[in-house]
Amino acid sequence: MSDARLSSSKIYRGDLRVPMRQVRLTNGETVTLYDTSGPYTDPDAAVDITRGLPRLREDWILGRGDVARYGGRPAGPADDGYRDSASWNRDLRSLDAVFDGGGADPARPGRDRRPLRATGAPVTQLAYARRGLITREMEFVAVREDVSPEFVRDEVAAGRAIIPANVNHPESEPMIIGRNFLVKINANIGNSAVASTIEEEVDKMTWATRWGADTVMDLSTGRNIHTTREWIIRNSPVPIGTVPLYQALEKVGGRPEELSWEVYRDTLVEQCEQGVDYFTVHAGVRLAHVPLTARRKTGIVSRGGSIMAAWCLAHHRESFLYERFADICEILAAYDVAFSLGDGLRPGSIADANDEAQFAELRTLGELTKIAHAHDVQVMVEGPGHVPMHKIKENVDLQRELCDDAPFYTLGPLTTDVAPGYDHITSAIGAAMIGWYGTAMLCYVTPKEHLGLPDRDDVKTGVITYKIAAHAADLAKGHPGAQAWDDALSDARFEFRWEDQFDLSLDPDTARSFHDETLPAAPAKTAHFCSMCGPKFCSMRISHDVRRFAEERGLTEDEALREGMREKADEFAREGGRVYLPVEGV
Ligand code: IRN
Ligand code: FE2
Repeated sequence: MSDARLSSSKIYRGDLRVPMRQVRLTNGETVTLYDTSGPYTDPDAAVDITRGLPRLREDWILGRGDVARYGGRPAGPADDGYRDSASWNRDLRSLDAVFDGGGADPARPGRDRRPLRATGAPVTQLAYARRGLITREMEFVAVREDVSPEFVRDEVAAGRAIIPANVNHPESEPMIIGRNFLVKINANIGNSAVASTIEEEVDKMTWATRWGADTVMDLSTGRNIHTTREWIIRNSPVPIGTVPLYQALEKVGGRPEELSWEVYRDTLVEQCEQGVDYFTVHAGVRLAHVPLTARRKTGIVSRGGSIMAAWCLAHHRESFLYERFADICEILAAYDVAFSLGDGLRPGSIADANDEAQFAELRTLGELTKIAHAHDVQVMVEGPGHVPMHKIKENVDLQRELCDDAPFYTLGPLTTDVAPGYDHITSAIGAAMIGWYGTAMLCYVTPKEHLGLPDRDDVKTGVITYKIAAHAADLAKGHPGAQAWDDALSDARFEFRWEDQFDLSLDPDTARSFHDETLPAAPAKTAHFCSMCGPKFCSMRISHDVRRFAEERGLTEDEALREGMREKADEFAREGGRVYLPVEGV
């Protein structure tokens, strides 16, 4: 894979070696950017995906002395009968061989792969923060976000931010999700065609994080769900989220009414042991909420929401996720898995935005947030969906009030229904607004939304589109430091440092190739004009000319501009009044 950022390098800051991307500009300056891509973009780090990433946090976790390895079997699904697929079993055996390395890791011969679990009290970042402790994870995040470790601790303690960091995912580079930090983005993978090799699965994740995904959700379904997830987690530098209900449904043959608390609980434990960092749990879909969706234009559009609604109706019983919520909290607290409280009743159309079903669920999510916090479990809350611009702010205000400031994590929202094929854009408009109002993480939407399965290009487009929304929100919120990046790029643009402009862009490859399409020659990379206006009418060149003109004649810039404009007007008339000069002419 060619490196998109030839003029940038990976640097590591401080004792904790916090990864950053440093762009070296042609004028000798450097710009340091947040980096989610993990060791994959470090040419000095030899990554062997069959062995997994280095276990960065392992010593920190073990050093706290509050977890122990348990169970006599390696990490994997409990052998309690629901594994019916022979190929799954075969996969698991080969997986054990792969990730045990057969003692192949000289530093950790014959690593004990049994999962870690709390020996007593909750081992969550929230529990530590409430006790006043500053963990390594918090220190790491503080360097990453350029704030003090105390600030990180206080935001986590207040429940205003979460650090998703399962003790069984020591490979992850800690990151924080909260309204007072950089706005984050999530990319969903695993909802596309079945991939058959470890390389393909891992590639989906590294591709998304390479362009800036802060977390990745594995929404895989189907036969090799456990193995696929193992490959992803062992190789992921970012937190991994899942919807455990999807796997539970697989275990009961895809029949929602056959789901039970026991199957769900076992699935939670399986995924906690494996190292999933946060779970979408659709516990806000209560029996009484289901009728509220009857007169909606688009009913229930959430997959998890519709599974739970089907279960509630089939049994005419309250949701087991709601009834067993405290039990779920106890499981999550023992591994530090965070909640992402699912919005199973989010609106799926502009007509249904902010309706009674949606807000009734949100009130329940508020209740559940308090229960989770009482158990020291970290929580974020999922939000819509499809919402027109004038109804967006109400969502954030209400969520904040009802959910005690727990981070909000929204899917878009899409601001109109009329543009299938462009829903990355309809939703990025909403995402930028909702991020500005204080939403902490934005779940990306790809151009294939509503139409098909995203391919590699769609994933990249979705991630870049959402990085734009997130950064626009950071700027509008006045996040300290956010504007430095814009300023550096603007300087490069104004000074015709083309290579710097490319290297600083979110997508250097595309910026460079667009420029090449019109002005392919190497000298164009140093030319003091671009292909848009050509050499004669480049506004930026004119600005430079005005300044020089003013200096030469001892005029103020205003006077120079008037003088210069007269000259330009004459030149314009001489050229025959054409605004766009043919490219061949330049
Ligand atoms: C994010 C905010 N609201 C929903 N999401 C994401 O949608 C969630 O994080 C997960 O990736 C996906 C869950 O979809 P269903 O099961 O609610 O459709
Ligand atoms: Fe939709």
